[in-house]
Amino acid sequence: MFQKVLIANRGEIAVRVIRACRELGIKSVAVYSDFDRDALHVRLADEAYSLGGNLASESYLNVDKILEVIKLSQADAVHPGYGFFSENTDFARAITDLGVTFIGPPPEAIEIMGDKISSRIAAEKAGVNGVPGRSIPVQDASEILDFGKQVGWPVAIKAAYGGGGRGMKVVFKPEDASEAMESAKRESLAAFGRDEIYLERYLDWPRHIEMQIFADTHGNCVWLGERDCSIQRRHQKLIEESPAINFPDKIREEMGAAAVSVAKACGYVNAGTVEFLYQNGEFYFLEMNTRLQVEHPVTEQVVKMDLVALQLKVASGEPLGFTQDEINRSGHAFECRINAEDPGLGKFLPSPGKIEKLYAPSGYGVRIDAGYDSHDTVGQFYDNLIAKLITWGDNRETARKRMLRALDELVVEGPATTVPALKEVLNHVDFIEGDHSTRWLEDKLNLSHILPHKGAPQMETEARAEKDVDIEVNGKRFKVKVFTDGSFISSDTGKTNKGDHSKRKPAPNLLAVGNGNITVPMQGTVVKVNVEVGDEVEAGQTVVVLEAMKMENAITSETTGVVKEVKVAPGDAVGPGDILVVIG
Ligand code: MV4
Repeated sequence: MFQKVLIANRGEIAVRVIRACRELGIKSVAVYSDFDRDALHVRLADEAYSLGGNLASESYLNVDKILEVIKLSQADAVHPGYGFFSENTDFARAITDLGVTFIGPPPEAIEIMGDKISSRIAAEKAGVNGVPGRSIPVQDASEILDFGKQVGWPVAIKAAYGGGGRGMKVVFKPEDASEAMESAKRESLAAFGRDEIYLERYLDWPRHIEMQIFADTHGNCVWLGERDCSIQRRHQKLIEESPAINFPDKIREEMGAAAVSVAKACGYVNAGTVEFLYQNGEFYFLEMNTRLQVEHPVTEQVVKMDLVALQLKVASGEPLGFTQDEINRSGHAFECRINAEDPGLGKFLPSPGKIEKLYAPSGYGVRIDAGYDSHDTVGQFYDNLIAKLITWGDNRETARKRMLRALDELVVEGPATTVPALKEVLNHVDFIEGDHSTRWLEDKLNLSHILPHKGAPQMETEARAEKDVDIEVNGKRFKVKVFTDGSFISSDTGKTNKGDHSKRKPAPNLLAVGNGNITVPMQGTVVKVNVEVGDEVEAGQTVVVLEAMKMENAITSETTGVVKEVKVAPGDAVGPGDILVVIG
């Protein structure tokens, strides 16, 4: 087993790997960007080294710097997590050249699976069908017309080097073929530097079901179970579950065997995921992800295995230690991704910023894998996954209700989160009954009633907001929503949504006070006096600007009249009830 593992990643997945190392008595080495100097993964690791920079390209994707830290720390293995270098063969080879283990598959397997045409061919060789289509690059638009005639419309044009849904175009009728082809090629060239495309029949209501496999260096390869990851928007998964609902055992066994065949066909070792589309009782190979995935915990909860510990074991050359027959799956698990994103009006806008408070739910069957704690900041340099909330139950309904309970307990103050959208999905009859598909969230789920997060930028102009307030009536506690103009909530929202500060002008807080005597409503410092004795003022006119509650507040006159006396000057400290200006 390894002595010391360097984790070339950040956030929750770095924390996940550090924890597994600690339990196995392996020293962990964190790396960090300038932005992440005080991040949770840095705090939890045994050692931490600065990479400098903030952008991924300057830090977590800086090969030279990471190689330098590997040497400095004398780590004997590197865990890449997901994203960053996890599917980068140059990096894997550079590590291996140093005599250090890359905790992941052999570079050759990553290469075969990185190209969608070659992975389709590899799957077919292993007897596993892709979506009906052609495993050769398209040369001419006429081929699309022929293909459409043969297998029917719509036709999916896919980029050979695509991924994450980029470079895919759907052609509904022959007239659109040539334009769609050009567009797919342009997009693919821009995103991946290659423009090879191929064709598949387009499935219009599929589910995304993926199979977790595990292989060791001794020729053992098993499947652990499937995950339904259909609940996504813009190719970002929101909720994953295992097992898949309305998914017969017979299909599960077939899909598991198919995934193992694909893995064996490319000489796979370590944790991998084979993705399928599932529609009308048939499944089709889509691609293979040659890394540990974000959603691995739902499988862990169902098979009761620590997949990161298993990765370390297998990477150090030990056999898996169990056979396919010895794997027991029990109960049901959900994972909800808590992202710093505002699902208001269904838009899912990024909402980075400081987490003023994070309360993690717990209790039976609840797990949270977080990359942040209270007072940590979600930045704009990396993904905005704050935490993954995972629940397990004897059956799907128990796990679903447990998730709703846990989401109710979860507190994230500061950034907006995906929580309101997650609750909508979990409570929807289509989801409860398993009538969803990869298109369901974007096509069928209405999120237009979810209001933008408190303190969102548009509040400045509209100056209307709602705020949750706790009140007591005859000793009984009630939660109420207060609908108000901006003045009531402005100081609070400033505190709970710092992430939007970059976009927000220090909009003055409007406080109309006084009736002749203009008095101060709160402790503060006079910043500016706008009037002189003899000036005429109108009701609503700003007479003094006061800095209080960490922001500027405009003190306005309630009446129309003439200034008789000005009692303060800029810099004066004032308190509640002090008279600023007398109007006659
Ligand atoms: C498809 C498809 C329908 N028919 N292929 C999108 C990501 C890429 N990995 C494959 N994708 C799809 N391929 C055919 N022939 C629908 C999708 C698709 C999708 C797949 C999995 C998860 C989410 C998705 C969302 C939109 C489209």
